[in-house]
Amino acid sequence: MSHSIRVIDSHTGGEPTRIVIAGGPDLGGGSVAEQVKVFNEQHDALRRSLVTEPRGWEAMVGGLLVPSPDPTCDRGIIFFNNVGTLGMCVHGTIGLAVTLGYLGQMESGKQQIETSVGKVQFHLIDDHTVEVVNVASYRYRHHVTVNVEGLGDLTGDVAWGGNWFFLVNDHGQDLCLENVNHLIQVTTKIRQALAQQQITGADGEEIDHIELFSPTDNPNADSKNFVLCPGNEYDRSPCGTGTSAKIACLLEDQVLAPGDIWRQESIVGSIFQARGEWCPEGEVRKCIPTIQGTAFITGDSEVIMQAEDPFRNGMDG
Ligand code: PYC
Repeated sequence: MSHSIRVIDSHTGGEPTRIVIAGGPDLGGGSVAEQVKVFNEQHDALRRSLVTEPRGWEAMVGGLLVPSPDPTCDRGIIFFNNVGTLGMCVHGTIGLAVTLGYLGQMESGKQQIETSVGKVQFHLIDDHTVEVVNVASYRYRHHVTVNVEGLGDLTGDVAWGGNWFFLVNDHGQDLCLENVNHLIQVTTKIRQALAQQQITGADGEEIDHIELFSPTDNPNADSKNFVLCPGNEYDRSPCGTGTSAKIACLLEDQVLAPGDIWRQESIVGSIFQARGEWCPEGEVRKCIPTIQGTAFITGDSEVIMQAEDPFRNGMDG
C-alpha cells in the first residue's frame, strides 16, 4: 500500500514552499484554526513526511489547502514547517499565488484566504510577482532588554506580523551569508533567553522568530535582515511576517509614514517591497502591511509514502 500526494514546489526569494494540491487529509471542516487543531493532533506524521528529510528538507514550508467556511474566502490554508504549524507565512502566500497561477486557477488575479490568524488577500500581478495584504500587525512592546549568555544585554521590540518576532537593530553581528551558522547560534540564544526571562508576545505566546537588522550597501534596499524561524532554520526570503512586524515598528517610530515604501533585503540578497496603513482606531494601534515579492515554480510532483518505508514519516518515525 502506498499513499501519494500531489505537491507544487516553489521558492520565494530563495525560501522554499511546498503546496499540497491533492491527496491531503479531510480535517472535518470548521474554521481554519479548528482544522489546525485536528491537523496537529492527528496528522503530524504527514507534516513531517512533507517538509523534512528524506522527502523534504528542514527549511521547507508546507501549505495544506483546506476548505474555508467563510463565504468571503476562496479557500483556507494551513502553513507548517519542520517543527509544527505556523500562524501566517507571507513568502508561502506568494508561493501559493504563483502556484495557483501555474495551475490556471487565478482567473480574477485576486483571492482572499483564511489562515489560522486571520484573512489575507493576494494579487498575482504577473506570473511571478505577488502582492499580499497581510493580517493586522502591531508593536506589542518597545525597547525590551533581554540578557543573553555570551552577548550581554540586548534591546529590541516585540511585534506581531502574523507570527511573534523579537526585532533587534543593535546586536554587533555581521549579517552576511558566510556567517549564517554563527547567526543561527546567536539568535537561538536570544530566543532561549526571551523564554527563560518570560518575555513573550500577547497572552503569554512564545516569541518564536528572531529578526536582526543591519544597514545594507544594496542601493535597491533600505535594510538587510536575518530571521531565525522556529525549527532553527533561517528564512532565505526577507520574511513577510517579519517585514510586517518591522513595518508596524517603523510606523510607530515615524520613520515611515503610511504608504511609504520599505525595501527589506534578506540574508541571501532577495528583496520584499512593503508598506503599511494604519487600521481604523482600535484598542491596540495596528496597521495593515502590504508586501510584494516574487516566486518561481521549482517542481510539480507526487510525493509517495510506501507503508513499508521506515522513513515514510521523516527521520523521526
Ligand atoms: O515569509 O512570513 C514569512 C515566513 C515565515 C516563516 C518563513 N517565512
